Amino acid sequence: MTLIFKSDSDHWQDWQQSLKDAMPDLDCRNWDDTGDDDAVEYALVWKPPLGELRRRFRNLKVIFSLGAGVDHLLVDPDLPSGVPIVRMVEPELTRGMTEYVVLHVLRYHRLVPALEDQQKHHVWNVLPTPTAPKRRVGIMGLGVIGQDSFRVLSALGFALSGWSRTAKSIPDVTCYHGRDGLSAFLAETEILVCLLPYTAETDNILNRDVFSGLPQGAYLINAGRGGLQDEDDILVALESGQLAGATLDVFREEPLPVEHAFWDHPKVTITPHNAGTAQHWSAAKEVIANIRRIQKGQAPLHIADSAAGY
Ligand code: NDP
Ligand code: OXD
Repeated sequence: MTLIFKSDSDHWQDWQQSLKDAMPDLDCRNWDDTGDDDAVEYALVWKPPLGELRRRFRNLKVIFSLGAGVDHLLVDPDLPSGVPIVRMVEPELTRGMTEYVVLHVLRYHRLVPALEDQQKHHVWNVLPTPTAPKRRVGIMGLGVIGQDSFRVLSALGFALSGWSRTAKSIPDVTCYHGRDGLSAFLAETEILVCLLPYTAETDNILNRDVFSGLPQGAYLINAGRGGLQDEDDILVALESGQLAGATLDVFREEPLPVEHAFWDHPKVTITPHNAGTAQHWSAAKEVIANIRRIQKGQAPLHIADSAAGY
């Protein structure tokens, strides 16, 4: 019973150890190791080369995504047919994303960019600082990560609303859904947090129409995927003041090209797609729990819906 592993980080040995700790008889191989490809039943991967899963591993039972998003897998037109794709749902990845969301919401809520600018110019000026109940935060994407972010933002007292594909009911959150619910959601959102997956329906969703539906001077935080955002429209909205600031963890092209206008823009904060990362010591336990379910003839948890794209 072999698991093949592929990541773009250099944590292979940590992952191997954590997987072995959780299941000592599992044979774990790194993507480039030579071995019997027919023995491979499980793949735990991030951005495998197109067509390779199908070409190399004829006895695959499950493909585990190393990330919560599965767009990096569904982009492959030549995936093995009938093999389920399992999303990465693990508490430390979720915790990291919630930390990111709360950090950047608080930063905008407490006007930190303006205060830093004042300090740079030696200006002592008391800015108005309403507390959280008077700040309206809206999250696009009410899945595992969106709902965990709400848990903490709600404890801080923010006025919360959310938008998803299907109807939701979440305590202390005004929920909207579908294209019909989008404009009402945007109209009451001062800090917009995007935690959507990248799918055919969400491609370029963060565009001028969405920005113009927000109150003037709103903030954008996108930790979903770069393909969700129209980067020219973000620049125009920042220029006009429709957006007061943007914090972006994800980009259409990653790494962000060195000449991109975002790098030196005074109203843009860039992080290098590290809002949340699966932690081997925690995530390996979730992967192995799912393998044990499969061994018992049960379906794994968190299977992605390939038709919906997430
Ligand atoms: P989930 O699948 O749990 O949740 C996805 C949410 O998006 C659901 O609420 C879903 O609606 C909603 N959604 C999907 N399509 C649409 C649509 N067309 N219109 C409106 N809402 C839609 O995902 P997670 O919360 O686990 O992860 C979300 C995304 O975060 C990932 O796909 C990934 O892209 C990104 N991510 C980024 C990381 C980073 O480091 N920057 C790290 C981890 C994740 P419904 O509830 O109705 O199904
Ligand atoms: C993810 C990511 O999807 O790392 O988990 O972006």
